Amino acid sequence: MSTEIIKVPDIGGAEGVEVIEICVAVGDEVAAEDSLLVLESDKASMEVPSPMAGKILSIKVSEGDTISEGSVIMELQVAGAASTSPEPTAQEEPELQAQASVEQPVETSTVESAGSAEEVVNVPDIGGSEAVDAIEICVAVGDEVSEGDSLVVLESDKASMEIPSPKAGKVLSVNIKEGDKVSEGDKILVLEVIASVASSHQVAAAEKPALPTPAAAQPSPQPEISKASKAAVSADTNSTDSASIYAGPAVRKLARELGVDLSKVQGSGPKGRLLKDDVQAFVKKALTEKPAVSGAGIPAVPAVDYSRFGSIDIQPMSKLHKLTAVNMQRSWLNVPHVTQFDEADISDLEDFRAGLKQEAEKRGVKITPLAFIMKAAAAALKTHPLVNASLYEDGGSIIYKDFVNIGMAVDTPAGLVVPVIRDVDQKSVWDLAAETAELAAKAKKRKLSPAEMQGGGFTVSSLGSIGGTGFTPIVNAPEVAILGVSKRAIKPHWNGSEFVPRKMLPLSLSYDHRALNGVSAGKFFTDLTALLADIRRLVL
Ligand code: CAO
Repeated sequence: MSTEIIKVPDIGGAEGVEVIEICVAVGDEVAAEDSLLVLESDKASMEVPSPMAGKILSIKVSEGDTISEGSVIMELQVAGAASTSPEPTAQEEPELQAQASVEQPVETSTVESAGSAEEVVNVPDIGGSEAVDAIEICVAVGDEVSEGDSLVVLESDKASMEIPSPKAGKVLSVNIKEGDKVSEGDKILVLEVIASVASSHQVAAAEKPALPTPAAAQPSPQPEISKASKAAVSADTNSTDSASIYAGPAVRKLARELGVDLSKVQGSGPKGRLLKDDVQAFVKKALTEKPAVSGAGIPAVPAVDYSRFGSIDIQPMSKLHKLTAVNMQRSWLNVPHVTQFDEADISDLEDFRAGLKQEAEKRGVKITPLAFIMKAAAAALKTHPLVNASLYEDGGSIIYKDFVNIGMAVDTPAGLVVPVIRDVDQKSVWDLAAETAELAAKAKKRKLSPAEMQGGGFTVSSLGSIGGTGFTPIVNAPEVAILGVSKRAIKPHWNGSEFVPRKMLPLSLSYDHRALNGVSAGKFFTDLTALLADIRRLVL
């Protein structure tokens, strides 16, 4: 362990710069390059990064202090360091991270012609940085620009730089595009300068700026900046108001990575400066807020103020109702649904059921068509295991089940619940009648245990007691199919020689077309209706 004394590095000759933010606290563990504090002169604001990883032992400055190169700012406890080095060498000295934009006097070369001159605008001295990103091209061919207008914005990992136009003129060609990496001397664009008096290579050495990277080897920075008004580039390509954003390159980089429009972020740093925390808080808030568009990019339903049309009463949905809504939407958005319709002739089934009335009373069981539908569905699922399957979460495998558990949608005052009847294939119709009634009663009293609502492989949703000739139930994903049961009706049926009245049960089968194709679903459905039409087949 040793103690490293951290001093203000070369800050380009600026004296008496203000400490506007202290980014760490005593006891904090920092990594090399983590920002320790932010200094601000009247020309630039600069983040002072930690030269190495360690633990902050003490902080020698306070926000609002004015300090100069060489001022001690902190003590850092460094694990395994050979010795304390109070005077870092030029090579070791940490580079400041300039956060404000730097308008770079631009290197140009000029070709004159009658009344106008073509001026090639090159990447100027960018403080020795190589291959910096062109993050924004501010002009297009044909644009008229004034002297000082931003042409492009470059960004290294240390600074953002706006490259201003050296002259007023018209953009003849743009030689770089967003995302290109450029270095000093690379051609940015060609400008037609009207009536210019130009000379080649106009930038004198004295005018050449450097980035405000105060590494000892760099010339002093002369950035033409103000803290906020000329602050660099927007991190967000959507934002056009980059000039009013007051944030450092690290914050801008983070914002760009996260796709945050910095113009929408409230800065909590000194003088409204945007901090990384602000960007993170903005993202956190956006993630927890109701999105304007869903994850699938579906536009949100617009809000309508119905009170403009008459009296209204807004009631909150029950928890269960909200949960059902989420489940339904998730399934609807994820599952490519197909619904097939059919009718089962349940005349014989209904005659048989009517004949069981007395026995049912003796047993204390109410026997409805649902118990038979469950029994028939279980038999059909055994024959067609794909309909009883689920899609594996990777979307590339199918989970076949050796058991037949069927969920039953139950409407309750609190919302829809789906208790699951286990091993339906192994139970008698009496058992199923008793169990469906028992689970439905429990559901209505909200007495179902979580286990009683789990493990389903297929679902039946019966609106038979309500009415309707058909509906399209939503698959209870990750199950792959659901049977909708509508109200039995007496219909004329052609038996080959005459029309006879038959009790027809309308059925609808919705299925996940990723797991089942129409033929698989259709075969299952045809078998199911055949079983209901002739329940003797259930014993085969
Ligand atoms: N056609 C005609 N009559 C039917 C029928 C059908 N398909 N299904 C049931 N019936 C009759 C029953 O025979 C019973 O008549 P009786 O009282 O004369 O004997 C009556 O309708 C009431 O039946 P029930 O509803 O008490 O019993 P069930 O076994 O048919 O249904 C249950 C039980 C729990 C499924 C039902 O109470 C329920 O909650 N249904 C709603 C399900 C639901 O919400 N589905 C929608 C989900 S998607 O939004």
